[in-house]
Amino acid sequence: MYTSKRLRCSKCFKDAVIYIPCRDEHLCYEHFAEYVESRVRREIAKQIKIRRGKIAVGLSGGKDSSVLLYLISRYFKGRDVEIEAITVDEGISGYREKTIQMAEKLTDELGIVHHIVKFSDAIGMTIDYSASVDDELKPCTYCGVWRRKVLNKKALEINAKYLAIGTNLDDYAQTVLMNIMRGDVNRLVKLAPHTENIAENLVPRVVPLRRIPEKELLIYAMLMGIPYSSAECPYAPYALRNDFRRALSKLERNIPGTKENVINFYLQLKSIFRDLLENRNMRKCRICGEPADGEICKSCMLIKRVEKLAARNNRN
Ligand code: Q46
Ligand code: ZN
Ligand code: ZN
Repeated sequence: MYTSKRLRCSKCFKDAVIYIPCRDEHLCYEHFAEYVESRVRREIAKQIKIRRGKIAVGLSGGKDSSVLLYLISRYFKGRDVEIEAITVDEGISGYREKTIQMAEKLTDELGIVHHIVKFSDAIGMTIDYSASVDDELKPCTYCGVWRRKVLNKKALEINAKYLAIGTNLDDYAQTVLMNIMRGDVNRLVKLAPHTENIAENLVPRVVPLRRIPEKELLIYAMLMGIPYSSAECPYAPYALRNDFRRALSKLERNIPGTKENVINFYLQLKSIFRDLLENRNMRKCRICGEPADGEICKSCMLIKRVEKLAARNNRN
């Protein structure tokens, strides 16, 4: 897909570094960088309405969030806006240590304050532990819910006005389809970006990379020399998301522009959903006080589930 059929940039005739199928264009290093950066700049301007204050960036140390931190810090350079990075350590041995190292390298290079929050402190257990106790629910189910909670909590604590996360075009299209397949309108409606406070104690999440395909982010990170880790989580092969990734990639190969169209379709629907979003009464979790759809938030439900399963395993 991304190998050059012609070697010249369609814009300036320098050597091409990439072929963009949906535009049928070959781009050189400079034009490719500008192509990525202009779309991200547009999304930042659209999603982040801030003149001063702080933006928290979720930084895993992988390519997506590393590119995000790099571009956000460039965008706000010289403005009255502070950027701080938050890395969540889920407790996945042999994996997270490597990505944290790269996250530290990047934040050092950019001179950005870096917070590391451990599940073992914030949740009371690691993903390795929950995975060892629960062989029914996938580790990613726990990880996603707890990570959202921990990032939000830390962003609130540091007084951030926005929480930016590195969701790319592929992730975003997969998430839209996953929620449609589950019939989960509630989750679909809540997808970032949130341009306003959607609930008390919930920092609006923004996704400035939602228009950039994963492969373009990988090439951009390599070309720009952005430090990132390519380590893969040992639980990744079990994620349900993989089925959606494969299906969408196949469709994209046959019908270029599919992923982008899924997002465009969703955004048109979201404007209709907006009423539902505004009228939704979020409650406070009875256990942790965080925003919840019901009496207890999803995060606390999962903690209780692991505790119950562990107690049962100990009895047997
Ligand atoms: S870290 Fe967590 Fe990912 Fe590993 S357990 Fe799944 S969600 S795959 S981004
Ligand atoms: Zn060029
Ligand atoms: Zn709770």
